[in-house]
Amino acid sequence: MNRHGHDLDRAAATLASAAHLVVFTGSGVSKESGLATFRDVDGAWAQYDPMDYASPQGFRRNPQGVWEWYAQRRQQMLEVEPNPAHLAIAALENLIAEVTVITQNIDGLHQRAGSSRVLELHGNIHRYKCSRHCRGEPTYLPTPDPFEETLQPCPYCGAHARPDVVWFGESLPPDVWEAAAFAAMTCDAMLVVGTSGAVEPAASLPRYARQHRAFIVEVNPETTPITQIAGAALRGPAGEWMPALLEAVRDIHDAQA
Ligand code: BV8
Repeated sequence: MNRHGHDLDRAAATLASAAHLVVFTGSGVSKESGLATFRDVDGAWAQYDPMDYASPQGFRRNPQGVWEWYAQRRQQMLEVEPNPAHLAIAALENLIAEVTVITQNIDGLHQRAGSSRVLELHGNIHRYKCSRHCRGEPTYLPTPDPFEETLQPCPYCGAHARPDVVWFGESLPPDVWEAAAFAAMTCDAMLVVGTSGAVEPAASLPRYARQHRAFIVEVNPETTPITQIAGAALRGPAGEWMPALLEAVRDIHDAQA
């Protein structure tokens, strides 16, 4: 990894002068914590059909199977730790006046790393709700034991309980989406870390930012549709590039002090 790449210097200079940074993340930011991504060759969708395991239809067809898949992922997410990428993203809050993390991930690792403003577009695996919203949408339920592998009923109405995550064909939480779109349209810079940009409407956020003249930095070993609107690309694992980027921003900060 070339520590002094032009893209790193351009990215660091942009972040050092930003008043409001948005960090938009996907499952790639959690890869070095040991969690699978979705569309990589070893990703979740290589084993599980998303329409069977991440859609309301799939849950209706096989609630026990979907429950088990989420229970197994939740156990894993509790066993792993935030990695250097999550920690560097959280540490940027000490150098930039306003940092908003917008994540597609449901693992809660940004919060565990210390990020203080996290918008979870696709929900959180550690929260459960009634699948019938029997007391209003959403009807949150007590979080079951992560090792509970048997589908649980809503204690209020008996319908199936389910993880509070957004499945394909479901709308994103309106308040979260609104805050995320506003942050994307008003930030000075957006750091896009570990996402293939394959899922809408989340994948539109970098375009919103670019349309409002934000500088886009992409951190990803691969190119994606977002690459073409990025002013700098750090081509490699987030766990390596994010600490280097944090250090480079800190160097600029210290030199200006
Ligand atoms: C919606 C659940 C409006 C939680 C997820 C037909 C019917 C209905 C909707 C649609 C339709 N056709 C299209 C749509 C829209 C659909 C969509 O976008 N489909 C795509 C696939 C074509 N979207 C929706 O349905 C959304 N809702 O549109 O509502 C509506 C309402 C009613 C009726 C109609 C419409 C809801 C989308 C949310 C789906 N839920 N997950 C969970 O179980 O996790 S999606 C899933 O994809 C995750 O949330 C994930 O975060 C997200 C995006 O994936 P990525 O995070 O980017 O992961 P991926 O594996 O793809 O990429 C990883 C990247 O990391 C790669 O680039 C890789 O190179 C990189 N990487 C790898 N290692 C590293 C790394 N980067 C850095 N460091 C490393 N070490």
